[in-house]
Amino acid sequence: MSNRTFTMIKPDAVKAGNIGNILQMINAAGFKIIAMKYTQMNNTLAGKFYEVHKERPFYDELCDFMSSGPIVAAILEKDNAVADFRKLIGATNPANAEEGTIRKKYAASMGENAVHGSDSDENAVIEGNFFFSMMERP
Ligand code: DAT
Ligand code: MG
Repeated sequence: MSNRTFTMIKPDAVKAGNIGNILQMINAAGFKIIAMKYTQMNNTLAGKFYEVHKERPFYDELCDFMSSGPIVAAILEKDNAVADFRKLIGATNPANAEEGTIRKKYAASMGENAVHGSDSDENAVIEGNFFFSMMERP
């Protein structure tokens, strides 16, 4: 069990003006922000980030969406960070997300679902390193 996870506030949530609301929920749930940046991926970078989904039918749509506007990337810390953060964001499809989750509140659809959360300790490290240099993630 690791104490760090990686998140992105996705382009839909940034466009809708929900950065502050989502960070508020993240803080209220007890996560500490270790590193954070406002940036935009191009299609190639989005493709690399989501390489594990390369063979999935939604891959091109996902890369187009994730490079369509700015995002907020962050490394978060809390005991049991990966599992607790997945619980906080809710199901991939907001229609199935539980009350009180970020996706229930702010996600519009399966594709445009407001936030990313790492699915394992190993991927949390890989994804955090994708966005942040060693100097940026103490
Ligand atoms: P999660 O983001 O909950 O970890 P995932 O890793 O299975 O979900 O998929 C990554 C992203 O890809 C997801 O947040 C939104 C998009 N996606 C997944 N399944 C999809 C589908 N059936 N149609 C459209 N987009 C999809
Ligand atoms: Mg995933």
